[in-house]
Amino acid sequence: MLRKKNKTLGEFIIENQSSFQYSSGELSKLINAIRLAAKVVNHEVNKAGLVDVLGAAGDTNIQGEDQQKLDVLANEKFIQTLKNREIVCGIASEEEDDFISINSNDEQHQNKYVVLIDPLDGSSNIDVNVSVGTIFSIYRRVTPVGTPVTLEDFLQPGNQQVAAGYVVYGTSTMLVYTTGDGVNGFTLNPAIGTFYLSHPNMQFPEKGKIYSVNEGNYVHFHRGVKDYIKYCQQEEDDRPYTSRYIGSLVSDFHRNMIKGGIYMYPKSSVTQSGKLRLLYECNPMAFIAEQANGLAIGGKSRIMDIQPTELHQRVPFFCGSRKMVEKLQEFLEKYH
Ligand code: P6P
Repeated sequence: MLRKKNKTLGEFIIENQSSFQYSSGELSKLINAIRLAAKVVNHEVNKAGLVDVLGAAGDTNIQGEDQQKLDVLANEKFIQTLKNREIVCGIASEEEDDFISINSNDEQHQNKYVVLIDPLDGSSNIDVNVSVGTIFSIYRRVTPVGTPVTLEDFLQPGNQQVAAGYVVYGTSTMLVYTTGDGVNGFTLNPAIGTFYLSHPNMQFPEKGKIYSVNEGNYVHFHRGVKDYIKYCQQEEDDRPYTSRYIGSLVSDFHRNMIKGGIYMYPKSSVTQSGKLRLLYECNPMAFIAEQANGLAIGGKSRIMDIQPTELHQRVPFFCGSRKMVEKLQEFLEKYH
């Protein structure tokens, strides 16, 4: 599919909705809702240093993490915008203990989609002016339309996603998403509030020379991960690789997709299941990665084949350039 640059996101959605396997109009509404919320959150993120939106909101989320005011604001903006579109029957958010049901038991509302979202990932970076991001994942409900949405609608494996994407609030603000037909990146022109197709058909380079992991946790990693990190650091072939870790999944992932690289958040003796959440961080990023010729695994298994058991469950996460993830897998399999 030819993707001419400088097309607006709106034009792109209309031109490509026929390739969406479900009701095209509904996808357009969904992506447009995310586009609007992204612009509102972008405005707030960009002025964070000027207005008193910094600092914890005094509350803590289910993860026990201090909620930054922007976390709360971003969460409210995305939920409200999605509710207004009347095609979403349920929302799960990192900032909400339980899922939110929307018109899902109202006969007249034929809402078919559930959205899972991390409204502001990496929010601890806000105070130090480092990029943050929004991550979203979209499924069709599995319970009958017009009945109350249930947890079953959210606990679907990632291979059932119909769309996924992220917004990175960086030196420029970008919306990157897939509906299962490749990955495309749109850059916001803040002067006119329009997203333009700037990165058509994004693909991970098959190999890269960047590895992203919090090496401060090295002592707690399992042997296979330690050996792979040492492999990256050896002077041999195209190595040593470069270590780059921003501490913001969306930013590390986005850089690796453009330059080539691998991102790792392993389980450890401290975080037995890893840190990242399966439903609204790992699955959407895995969908994008695979659509961009990359790989995303939780260890031995493909991330998108994991059957979820809890809304906020955590999994180990390794994702990026195909050949780098495959090499890591060799090290992991040595010790399992
Ligand atoms: P650590 C941010 O909190 C996040 O969820 C990801 O965006 C990021 O990659 C990771 O956690 C950073 O975690 O433990 O290395 O600070």
